[in-house]
Amino acid sequence: MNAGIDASFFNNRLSVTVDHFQSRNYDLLLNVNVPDITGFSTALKNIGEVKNSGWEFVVNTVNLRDKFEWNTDFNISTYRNKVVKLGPEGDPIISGGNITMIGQPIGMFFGWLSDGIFMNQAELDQGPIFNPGARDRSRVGDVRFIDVSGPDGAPDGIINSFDKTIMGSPYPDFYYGMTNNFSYKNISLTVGLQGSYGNEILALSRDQVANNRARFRQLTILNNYWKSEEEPGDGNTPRPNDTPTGNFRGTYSQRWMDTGTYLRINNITLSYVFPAPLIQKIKLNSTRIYLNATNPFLITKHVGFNPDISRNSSALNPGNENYDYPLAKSIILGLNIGF
Ligand SMILES: [Ca+2]
Repeated sequence: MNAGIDASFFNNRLSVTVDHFQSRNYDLLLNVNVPDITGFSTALKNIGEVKNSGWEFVVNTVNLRDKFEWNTDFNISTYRNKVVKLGPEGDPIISGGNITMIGQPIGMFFGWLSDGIFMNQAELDQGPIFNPGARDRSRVGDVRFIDVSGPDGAPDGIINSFDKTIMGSPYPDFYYGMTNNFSYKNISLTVGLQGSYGNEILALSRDQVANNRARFRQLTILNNYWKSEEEPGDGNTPRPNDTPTGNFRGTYSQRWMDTGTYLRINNITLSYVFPAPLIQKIKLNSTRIYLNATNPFLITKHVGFNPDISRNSSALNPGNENYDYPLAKSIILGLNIGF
């Protein structure tokens, strides 16, 4: 179903478009394990049904329409999906650090919630502990995870697979974009921006660059790490150690969550059109000189190179970062000549 409204006001100085859509996908195709006798270990199967809905608002305004002109185009959109049916039994599908389950959007982030570190022995004694009694048990200076549940459905003082839970969403509350055009006589300026708000990113790179292991270079967010009970650091960054204890490495947890909220100025163009009498004197039709900057500014608290994660290995793993490249920046000085 699609519904839309277009409206214009104030002599076309304000126009608004609203679109809404709802749809159902019955073809959530996934690779599922099949018996080896077929010669393939996985096969594409239709395993579910997903409900989608979205809104988009587009607003165009003419703010000034005089010697000095100023127009604004603004859009904001939301998108939601919800799994309605899944597989023959309705069981959740866990794929890396994402879970797909009935009643939730596809590929929500799934892992352990973290709650700082054990700053001293007294805190460690209170637990909860990963693998108590074992060689890789939690120690002072290790991450404290949240005891969400246990085999009996209640917290049990131990951290294991029962404590994994939904820890974030790869879906923004909204996406947005805006372009402002200014012009005065022969000079015009265009500024474009876009961004997303409210989503998280699962930063797979943190298994290496934020695990406080000497064999990898570490992110600066780990600078204030736990050194001793007297110098516990920022209370959030575990001690460096090569052999993982307390299992703060390798297992998907909130420590790998990064923000996906960003604002990017993706285009600034300043141009000047030479006056017609001057141009005709030198036998040309038009001449325009411009200076263009592509992706000059990015405003975000995201730690990786690029919060605009678009590379997904599969439909079940949205929002996975893995050393994504930053977008190219460029500055171009150009001249358009018409003969
Ligand atoms: Ca537990």
